[in-house]
Amino acid sequence: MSEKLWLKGRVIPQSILFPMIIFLIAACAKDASTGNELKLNDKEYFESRGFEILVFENQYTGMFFDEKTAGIMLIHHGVRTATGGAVRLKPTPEQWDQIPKVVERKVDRENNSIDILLRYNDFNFDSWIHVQPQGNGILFSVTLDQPLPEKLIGRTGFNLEFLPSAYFEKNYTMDGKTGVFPLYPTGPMEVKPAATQIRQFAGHSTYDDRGRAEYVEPKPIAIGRTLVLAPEDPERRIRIQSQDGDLMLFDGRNVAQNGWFVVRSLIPASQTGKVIEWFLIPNTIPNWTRPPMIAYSQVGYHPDQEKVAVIELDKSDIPLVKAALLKLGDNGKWIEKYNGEVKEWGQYLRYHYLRFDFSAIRDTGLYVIQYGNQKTGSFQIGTHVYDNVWQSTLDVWFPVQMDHMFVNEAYRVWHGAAHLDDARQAPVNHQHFDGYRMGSSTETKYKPGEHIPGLNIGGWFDAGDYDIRTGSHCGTVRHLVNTWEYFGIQRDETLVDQQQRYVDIHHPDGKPDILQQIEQGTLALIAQHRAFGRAIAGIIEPNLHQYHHLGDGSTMTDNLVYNPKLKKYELDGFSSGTPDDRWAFTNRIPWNNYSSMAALAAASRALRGYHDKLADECITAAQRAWIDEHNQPEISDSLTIRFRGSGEIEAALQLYITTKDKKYADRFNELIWPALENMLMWSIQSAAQAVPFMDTDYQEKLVPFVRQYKAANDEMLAQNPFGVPIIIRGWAGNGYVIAWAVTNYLLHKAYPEIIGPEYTYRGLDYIYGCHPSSNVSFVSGVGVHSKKIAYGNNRADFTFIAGGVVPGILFLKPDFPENKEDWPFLWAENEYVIDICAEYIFLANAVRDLIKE
Ligand SMILES: [Ca+2]
Ligand SMILES: [Ca+2]
Ligand SMILES: [Ca+2]
Repeated sequence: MSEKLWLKGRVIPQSILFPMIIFLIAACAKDASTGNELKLNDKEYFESRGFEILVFENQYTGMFFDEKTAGIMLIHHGVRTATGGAVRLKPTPEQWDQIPKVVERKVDRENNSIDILLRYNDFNFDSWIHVQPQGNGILFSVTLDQPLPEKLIGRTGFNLEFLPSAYFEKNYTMDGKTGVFPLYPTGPMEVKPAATQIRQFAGHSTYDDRGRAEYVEPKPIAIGRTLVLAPEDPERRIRIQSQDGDLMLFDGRNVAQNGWFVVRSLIPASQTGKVIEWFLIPNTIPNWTRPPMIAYSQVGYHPDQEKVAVIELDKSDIPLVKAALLKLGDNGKWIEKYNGEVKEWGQYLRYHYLRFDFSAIRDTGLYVIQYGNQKTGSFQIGTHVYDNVWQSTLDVWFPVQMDHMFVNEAYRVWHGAAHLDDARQAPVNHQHFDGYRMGSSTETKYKPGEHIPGLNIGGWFDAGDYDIRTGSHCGTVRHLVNTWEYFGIQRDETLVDQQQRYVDIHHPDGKPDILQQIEQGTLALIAQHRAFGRAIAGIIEPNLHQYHHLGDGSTMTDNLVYNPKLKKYELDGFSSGTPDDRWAFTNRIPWNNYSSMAALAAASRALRGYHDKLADECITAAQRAWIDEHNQPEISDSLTIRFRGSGEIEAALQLYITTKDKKYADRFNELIWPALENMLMWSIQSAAQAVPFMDTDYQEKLVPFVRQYKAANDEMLAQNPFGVPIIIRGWAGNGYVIAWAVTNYLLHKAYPEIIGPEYTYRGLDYIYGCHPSSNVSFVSGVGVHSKKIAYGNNRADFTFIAGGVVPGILFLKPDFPENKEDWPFLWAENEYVIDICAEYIFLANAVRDLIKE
């Protein structure tokens, strides 16, 4: 029997299908593991032991378009190896290429199948995808009610994208001919006229054609009917057979470093009905069970702190009752120090959890945890383990993020002085691809496109995309000021020369680094007040082809101010005809302006005695902006109402702390109590921050809220086995965990009888490895095993920036926790951002302070 015949299985009546399947499983015995059939489970995905298919459980959100977390996905032996299964309009769609909209998702339990109706509105084009298991394989088909629209002929196909890092150093076969998956993309490519390009997001282009009116597209690296990915690897082997059309294998990295290996079949012209049919057979290892994942802190533990490892088990795994702690002896042998009970926690999302408490062990030394026949990596118990954990974030990570500066480290230049041509007034009525938005007026004295002097100073790249985002700058400056005021960090390992725009890492200059970073952030914020008398939304590159810039930030623009009298790409030595200068988004956003006042008021205290002139300017600007903002007509959009309050609370508090003017305290009191009533979790950090500056009435009035917060804290251990607030929707939630741990520290300092120190430790343990999915430390370079591949602006090199903190575990619906350690490009998992890194420095120092208690 030919493959073609049996692929028609879907239309064959059930009565004769079964014997056929038996025959076929036998025919494909090398790929089959009998008795492991795919079934639709309660959570609406197809599952067999070692293999799962999620069918549009995760949809394109539209926010950042194709995030490689939507469509049909494969989870193969516990690893998400394929994504983006859908009808697509390009061989290797980039982030901003058109994405289909899911119009309908039909889950048919009786027939064990899922059908998806996809639509491309631009082309009024609909297609159905049918997904149905047959035995241990799965059938994908695409059906059209109407033939392909003229414009989409030859460019529309069914795509499934495979994770390059899952197939690095592995082979494939196409119709029996072998090949090696390319480690680095090397073509072949095709040049096409720009006019034939399918419109990308909002008419932007990811491609800078330097005036050539063309674009490039990858050509297939293999073509045939039967593709086997990783035939030699039982964990990764996938066989795909196409019934009628060819399968093509593409390397998406030729056009975008974050591209995947794409398997694709083109939809034929002028046909309706079933136009594509694939049969995919995964190899599964018989009775495969995901190995236990033992979550613990890679940094180790202070002898006196709570020490709990969380053991994550496959649902087929049988829990053991005991685990052991082994200590390294002088002879290099591991000696059992403790053998204790493992406590059942229960099911959380897709895994089963146990907790192993070894708090009783206080001897300093090197340890491993043994559970069954698995030993973890080594970790320390010692009084010193937290001594250095925050330093690389301040010494290395923040300097590398410094915009408008040349950043050197020993023999290496991280980047030149960037964006010296900042910035032009952004145009009106403009929606930017990174969320910035201008209304009908610039709300400044500048005309659209006009150069605004004075903005090419200070700030940090935030983060992987190099923009100056005002909101995150405000948070960052405040966290750094807090760290300075609470812990007085004098560390000096970095030279910062603002006049020369020069930074040298590992080069003390007699000035505390944290003040130099506070100054760097403050310079960017004050520049906005100098130019506009208030904060603006931010500064970002105008072109999509600049936005995905990877490499030295100083090469994103030509560093010459735009001169409209010159032709595009023309230079006169002083100015440039290329409109690459960044745009200042100047729309008035009240909460942003309040956050800026809070940051400037706080910075003015820290900068006092270090840079008095700047300190004076900051507090004056903040007070003036406070008056201006209160004189502005109210803005009534819902976002403004929601965030205005939190910004104003911060501003009132910081202005009060700096000036001691009672009017700010009164306003703070007016706002904080309703905020605590309505949004306790979001307001209590500000309330806690205020305690040392308020009277005893305030302290007492806060008690019931602190008790309520404490109850919520204790509830967390019932919600998940880690006992920290885990956010399972949107970006990964390390930022929230860190903020929660910091809040607990502040409350512990004010109310030690209500809030113990354990929550603060627990938050940091989570960041250092005691979290779902893996036990990697989320701070690059901190802990024995940490993030070595992350979404810094050097991500194209599959590397990291020391001290950066990543967002962490992303939860794909309905139940899959993920943080890729071999693939840097998923920003929701791996992008370092400035405010999280700054608050992490505070948290690490807070834990050091707890130890002193
Ligand atoms: Ca950004
Ligand atoms: Ca210094
Ligand atoms: Ca320029």
